[in-house]
Amino acid sequence: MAMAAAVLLAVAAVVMVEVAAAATYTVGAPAGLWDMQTDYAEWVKTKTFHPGDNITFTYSPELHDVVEVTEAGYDACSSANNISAFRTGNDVVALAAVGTRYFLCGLTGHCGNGMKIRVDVVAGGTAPGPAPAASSTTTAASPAVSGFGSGLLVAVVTAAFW
Ligand SMILES: [Cu+2]
Repeated sequence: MAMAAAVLLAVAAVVMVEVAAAATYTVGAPAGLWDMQTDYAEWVKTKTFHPGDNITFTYSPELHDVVEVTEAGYDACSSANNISAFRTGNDVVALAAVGTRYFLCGLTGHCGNGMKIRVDVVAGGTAPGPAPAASSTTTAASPAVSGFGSGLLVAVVTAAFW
């Protein structure tokens, strides 16, 4: 009975760590949002993105949109070969894997006026997922899932020794 309780406590602790490890960042906040005033190169300098984190683009869908592009698309401000597009005005993008992601506003002239952002996702200290190729999608499984699995195994093994 005591062992069962210990396992439950250990599992609860693992879950709390995993939840705390993932962060959601609103692009441009708090000084701005997804707009034509924010300096996104400066904004990303204040953040460190890890697999499992999310970024949210908040804007008026009549004024802007969000297009995920390749590095070449980012450099050229072209969404011709876009990876994905978002236009709800409250778009949550999962940063599932280590790698660099590129986003811009697809409306004419907006990217050229600075409405583009490069997000570097680096391995984290608590939940380092595997680092697949940069061609990750927003639907890829979160590394937090596998992290939880191994954490659970450790918890059970630890409890068995008590
Ligand atoms: Cu725009």
